[in-house]
Amino acid sequence: MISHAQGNEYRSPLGGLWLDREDALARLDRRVQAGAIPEHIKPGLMNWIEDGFLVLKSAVPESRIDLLLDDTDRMWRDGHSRIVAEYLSAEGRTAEFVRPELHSLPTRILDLYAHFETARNVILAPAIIESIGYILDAQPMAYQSLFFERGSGQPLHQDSVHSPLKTPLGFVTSWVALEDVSPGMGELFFIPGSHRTATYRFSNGDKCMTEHPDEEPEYIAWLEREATKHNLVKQSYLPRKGDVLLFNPDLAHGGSPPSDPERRRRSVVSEFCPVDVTPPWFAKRFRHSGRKPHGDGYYCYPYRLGLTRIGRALRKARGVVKRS
Ligand SMILES: O=C(O)CCC(=O)C(=O)O
Repeated sequence: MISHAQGNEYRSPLGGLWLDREDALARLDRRVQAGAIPEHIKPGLMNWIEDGFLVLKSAVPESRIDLLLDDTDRMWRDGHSRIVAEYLSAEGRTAEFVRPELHSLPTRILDLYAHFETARNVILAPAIIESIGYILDAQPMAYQSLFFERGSGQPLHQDSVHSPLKTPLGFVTSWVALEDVSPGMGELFFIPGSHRTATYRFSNGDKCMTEHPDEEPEYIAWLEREATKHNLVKQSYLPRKGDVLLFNPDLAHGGSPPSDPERRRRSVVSEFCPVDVTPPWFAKRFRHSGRKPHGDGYYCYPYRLGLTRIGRALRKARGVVKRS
């Protein structure tokens, strides 16, 4: 077990959620005994405290997923004038409105929940919102999401180093398998327990990597070294369609490169914060957005991309813009 500095109330100097407190297990026991958390939720939350993740088996009915995949297949076939695809090109990270020609590229599609009811029905499925509600101790709001048609091949990282929130440990990531995943498909991997290691700081003390892209190799090497130091072992995630992985912002994870780059591995990954938290971009850049209830959770109101800085840039460039 990884030990912590005496007297530090949270495992991280940056704080976190109630399950990141040093005495989280005792707090969990008390809440379960008081009836504030149902017994069936407890094992998952214990796993979350110890390993930094929990798995919800068959949390999303296949019928809901099939309806979403009908929408994404139609999106690829016809293109979409408001949905943005990001991918790496010779110019760096590039964003375009979805068009059929992008289907074969390793893209990530932004915020489908803002456009498709079918995506909201998957991302905000009751079993997901129930568990995230207990983890956040608040009503969950989906504030950003990526749909992958293929494995991302993304190197080892923690979502906390990309977080736009003022509290970089104040959110939950969900990863929904939209089909069965087998080895070689570009499966997700993660390091159980890695959320409990030290806090990495980029050169000026930042937790966030945005201003320090050139420091990424050093950061990845540090993650690997921390895992070795604490005998933590990388694990592949091979879910069935409808299984959901929820994980801590500090859990180290990434995507294995697919053995066949054409092979599909459809999944949707989303971040949730408490509904009363306002992500900075939500307040400033997307002035025309808002919060909307869906089932037991919330999502960001479909912002009108045409009115935003990136939306205007995309239209001006006839659909192509380089992202920093
Ligand atoms: O699904 C994957 O391949 C990796 C996704 C991921 O690591 C992320 O979005 O942070």
